[in-house]
Amino acid sequence: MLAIRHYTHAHPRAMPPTADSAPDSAPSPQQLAALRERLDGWAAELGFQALGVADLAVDAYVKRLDRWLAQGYQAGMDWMASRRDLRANPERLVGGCARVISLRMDYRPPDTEPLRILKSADKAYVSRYATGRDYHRLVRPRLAKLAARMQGWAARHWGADSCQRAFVDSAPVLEKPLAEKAGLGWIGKNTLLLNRAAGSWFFLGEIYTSIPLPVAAASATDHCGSCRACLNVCPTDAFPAPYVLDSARCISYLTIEHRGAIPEPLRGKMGNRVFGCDDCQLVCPWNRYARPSAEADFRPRHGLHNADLVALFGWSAEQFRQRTAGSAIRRVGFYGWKRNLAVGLGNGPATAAAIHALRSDATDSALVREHVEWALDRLTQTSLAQPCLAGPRPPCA
Ligand code: B12
Ligand code: SF4
Repeated sequence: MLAIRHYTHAHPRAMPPTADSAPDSAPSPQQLAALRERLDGWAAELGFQALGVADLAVDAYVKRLDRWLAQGYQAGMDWMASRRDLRANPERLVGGCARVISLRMDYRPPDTEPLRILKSADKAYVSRYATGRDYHRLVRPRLAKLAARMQGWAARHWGADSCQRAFVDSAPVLEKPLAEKAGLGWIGKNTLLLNRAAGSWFFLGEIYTSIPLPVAAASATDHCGSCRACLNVCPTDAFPAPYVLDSARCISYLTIEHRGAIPEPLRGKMGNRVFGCDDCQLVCPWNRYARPSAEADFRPRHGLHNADLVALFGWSAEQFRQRTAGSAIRRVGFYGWKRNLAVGLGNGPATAAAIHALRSDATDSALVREHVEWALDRLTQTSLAQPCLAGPRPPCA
């Protein structure tokens, strides 16, 4: 989800073998172990917080993926079904692939007070992964650098050409299962990958490699126990069962991936969440241990962590284009953004500013218009007790 679907590729480049290598030979277990050891240091230098290696056996997860698809829980994300085979067979996605290296990069910006903003109905809540620079732009080049270092190392130490391909989010990759296998954490009841020391505020990225690196000794075990906090807090009841998410009800899906009208019965439950949703992470006890990210690129831009709904709704198409340059928010488009903000305003307080913003909106889109009318209906109903706000400008001296 979350952005354009395309791949990165660290181009295999044969490098001349050095004197200590056996040209084009298979690497010895010692050589592989030495490279594995080296990877942790390189990953840390490139800003990743964890790295693990998995083999390609994902059958158990694929059974669950198939069940999920059979229930239609992918909603309008047809690409989840159409690219199922590549997801289920990593070696089909990258021929010659022997291992997947899974990496974690923490993203939560410091001091953005998510709970306060969520409780302030006149504010717009933007998921904390999306208030700064688009993570695809940050993570992918770092993965490519790591892949290039591996390539160079293999060429120098055993002289064989190898193949590396780097992915983040948008390729048909079972990211959470592979990360779980690689020892980076467990898939929790909220369906996110969790880590005891780091919670879940992180992105995952992968390098598919032809180098048969040693794999993680064991997957992490499940530490959700009897907790059900995420299942209970979900505003739209998007979890039909623990570990299973129905995207059609998930606010993240509705505000980012869904095109068209937001189903009316869900609008009132969305509150002020205008791009993504973090509730099932905010409530998770393991996120007490999450550390904020030091990446400058993940710092909020244009005050998006603390903006007023009215102010964002007032952006023109040109302002939207400028202020979301390099941001994941671009994915939803100007009309989708206005649609979401109209729902947020409809769920907020019936202030004169909110009603005025909605009434004077001239966006040329039937979709936006319909959501604006829905919001105005709600606000004018709730403002009946305040006649200054309702109706077509009564003289209220
Ligand atoms: C499609 C998608 C979405 C969809 C569907 C989410 C989903 N849970 O599938 C929507 C749009 C709703 C979404 C929302 C979000 N997403 Co998203 N999304 C993806 C994507 C592209 C694919 C996920 C996938 O494979 N889904 C298929 C289903 C079947 O997988 P699943 O629900 O995890 O089910 C597995 C397990 O739960 C388990 N399982 C299933 N049933 C059962 C039953 C039992 C008993 C057990 C034990 C296990 C089990 O097996 C299943 C198969 O692996 C990945 C990137 C990628 N390429 O992997 C990002 C990704 C999962 N998303 C991510 C993020 C950050 C989010 C949001 C937090 C963004 C936001 N703030 O709004 C929300 C979180 C919502 C949530 N609780 O999941 C990150 C998660 C990082 C992490 N820590 O886990 C990823 C990995 C992107 C990335 N590269 O960082 N996302
Ligand atoms: S809130 Fe509780 S049940 Fe949900 S993912 Fe976190 S620990 Fe697991």
